[in-house]
Amino acid sequence: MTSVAHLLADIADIGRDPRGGYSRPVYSIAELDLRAWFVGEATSRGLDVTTDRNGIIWAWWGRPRDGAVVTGSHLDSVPGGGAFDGPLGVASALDAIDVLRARGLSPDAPGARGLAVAVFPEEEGSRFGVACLGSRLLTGAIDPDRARNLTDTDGVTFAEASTAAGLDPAHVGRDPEALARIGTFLELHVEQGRGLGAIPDGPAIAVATSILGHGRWRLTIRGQGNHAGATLMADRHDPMVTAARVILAVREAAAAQPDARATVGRIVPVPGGTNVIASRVDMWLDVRHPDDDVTAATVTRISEAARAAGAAEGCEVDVVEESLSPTTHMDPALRRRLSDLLPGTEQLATGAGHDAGVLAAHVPSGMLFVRNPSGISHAPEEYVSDDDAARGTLALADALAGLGGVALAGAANGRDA
Ligand code: HGY
Ligand code: MN
Ligand code: MN
Repeated sequence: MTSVAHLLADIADIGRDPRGGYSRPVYSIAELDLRAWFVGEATSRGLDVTTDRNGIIWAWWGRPRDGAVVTGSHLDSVPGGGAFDGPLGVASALDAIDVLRARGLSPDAPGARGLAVAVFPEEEGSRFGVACLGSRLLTGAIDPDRARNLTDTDGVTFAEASTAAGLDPAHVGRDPEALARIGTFLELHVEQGRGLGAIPDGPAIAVATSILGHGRWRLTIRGQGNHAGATLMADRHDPMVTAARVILAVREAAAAQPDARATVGRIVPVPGGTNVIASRVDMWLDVRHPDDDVTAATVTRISEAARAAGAAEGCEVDVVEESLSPTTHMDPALRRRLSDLLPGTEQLATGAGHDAGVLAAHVPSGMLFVRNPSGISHAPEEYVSDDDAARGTLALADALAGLGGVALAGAANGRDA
């Protein structure tokens, strides 16, 4: 019998980043290897596996049908990410099916709703800049032409990368048939932030209450490229100086706004020479707040500060929105049902975005979080213990069985805690 720990150990060497953690951009060799791993594991369990026109992998246990219970997550990562963000939900889904099968349950039993595991591409938006690109395409939340023409840092378009991955980007876009097959979506995910891990002797599992709204903006600061030695300080229009002031303004704006979070995690001076005053700086802003209007106001405040800093340095500043997700409150009835099925679990809001948040606008969606004692994510320190991962599997199995309309067959023949 496999376990989540064993499944994750099987992929532990895929996409390791020499800087630490994992870098598994969508449709990169590493992520394609992970997709192949998932297809192999699902096929070995007798699941019916297909990849749809949006690059979403569907693994059906039993007959595909409308209104099924769907679980799953993503396999792509942020640069230098942890081992659990995404893969924990995918591995736990496979392991939960093993548990349900061991309990003698079947998704084709009378009254059952059907069960599938979905793996969504580009949840992190790390390669093409738009978070949850796969679930946005599925639900029609992004224009297909815009998606096809998104480019990575090498200028490769999403269409070109999809084609290279063996997919046909000509037909990406809203997929009502696939959406109709999702009656309930439930994603298991590593906890991100100090929640469960900070509760002494607390539960290992939480039910999600909400997903913090979040957006990404690209700032382009244009100055005058010049020589580092031959240019007097008074003659400079240095976009890096403006960028430095913007980064401090970002921190000040977020610190001044309760519950706001704002980050500049990516900055690229152009051309990037040690003895060259940059001609341009590209930088990306991530702003989040429970109230979408406050997110917008915070971005406005930062943009005004950026333009003022630019003017003081003789630089021009452009701010362009690249991705925006509203704050999502998870389906209340589904939350109550999950709490009934999983007594003793905590209720937890998350500051991280998820495909479940995109799907929530279309189908009842829920999330389960598994304790992460480090409180750290999107970094190598992200952690889930083997025991907590096993608890996550059992919680997911219980939830899927309960949601699937098939009563648990009892613990006699299953691997229950
Ligand atoms: O950025 C996020 O919140 C998520 O991890 N994609
Ligand atoms: Mn993430
Ligand atoms: Mn994630």
